[in-house]
Amino acid sequence: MRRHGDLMASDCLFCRIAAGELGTRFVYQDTDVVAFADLHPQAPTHILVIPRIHLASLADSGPDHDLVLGKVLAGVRTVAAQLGLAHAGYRTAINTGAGAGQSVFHLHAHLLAGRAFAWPPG
Ligand code: DGP
Repeated sequence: MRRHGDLMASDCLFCRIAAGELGTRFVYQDTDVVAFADLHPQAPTHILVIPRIHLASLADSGPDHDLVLGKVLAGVRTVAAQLGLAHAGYRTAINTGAGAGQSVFHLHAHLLAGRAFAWPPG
């Protein structure tokens, strides 16, 4: 059974990616997060940074997860620095809930770069 904050949910695509089960190439990984290219890129650079533990969404996290939430943002910062994106700028987005466009229910931060971004986002 899936419980939020479990180490891994066997029916979760991103848990399986984080566990290395699908052979996805990581552009960054540490003890708490992994980062990999989005399958359907919305910009020339489109990376997803995800926690290794299963959290369905930001709304499903709690104070116990504040450390790992910080690690997700730190992962975005690290990947952006590795790719030399900090100067030109990049967009970071976390879709929370289907109404906001979330389609994979394992928390992930999008890192998008390489084109101009409008505000407000669509
Ligand atoms: P969101 O809509 O915020 O839940 O974003 C989910 C993203 O996940 C979407 O941009 C496409 C990406 N995605 C879905 N399935 C896969 C997959 O199997 N591999 C990779 N690399 N990305 C995936």
